[in-house]
Amino acid sequence: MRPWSLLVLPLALASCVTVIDAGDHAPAAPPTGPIGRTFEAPILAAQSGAEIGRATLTEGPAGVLIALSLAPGALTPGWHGVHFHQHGTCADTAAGFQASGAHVRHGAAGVHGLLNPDGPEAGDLPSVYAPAAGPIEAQLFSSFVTLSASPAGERMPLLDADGSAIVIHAAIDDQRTQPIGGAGARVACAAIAAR
Ligand SMILES: [Cu+2]
Repeated sequence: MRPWSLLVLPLALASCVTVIDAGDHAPAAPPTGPIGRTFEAPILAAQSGAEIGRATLTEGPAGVLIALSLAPGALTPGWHGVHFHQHGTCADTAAGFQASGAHVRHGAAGVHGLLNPDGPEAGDLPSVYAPAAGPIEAQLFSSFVTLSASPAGERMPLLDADGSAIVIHAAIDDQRTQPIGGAGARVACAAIAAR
């Protein structure tokens, strides 16, 4: 190998790094909601409408952190699917929160599932586990949404005109099958809406 080739290689790599770095900080970076903004809402039980916990959402630079805190026994022991649904209402407790609509998604026809090759929908989230005893505490994170009134790049706004809702289902979400990963009935709901 000629001595000069050793010199050229590091220079070439350095120029590549410079180009990538410039792309990361391009002016077209999507706007985000104010970082650190929070929104807290009661979690209501289906049928009774009782408040069984609190949901606290916090905007980060790349998505929304979701903290769920529920009373002991608020959910049946085991796994429960969680999603962002389209409309910010949990008033229809007797109807099992059907008014919250389908999942938050980018288009009319979303494909559900964090593990679905054609998914996910913007409202998809990991499931949470309810222990047999004691309170239920969970933190989830979504890079698909923003705690804002308008989209932030590809991130969908949770606080658009009619808000959105966090819905907890009766069973685990398998993250593959349509339309809700087999998660079953809607058992709890927290409305995320301007007030
Ligand atoms: Cu759902």
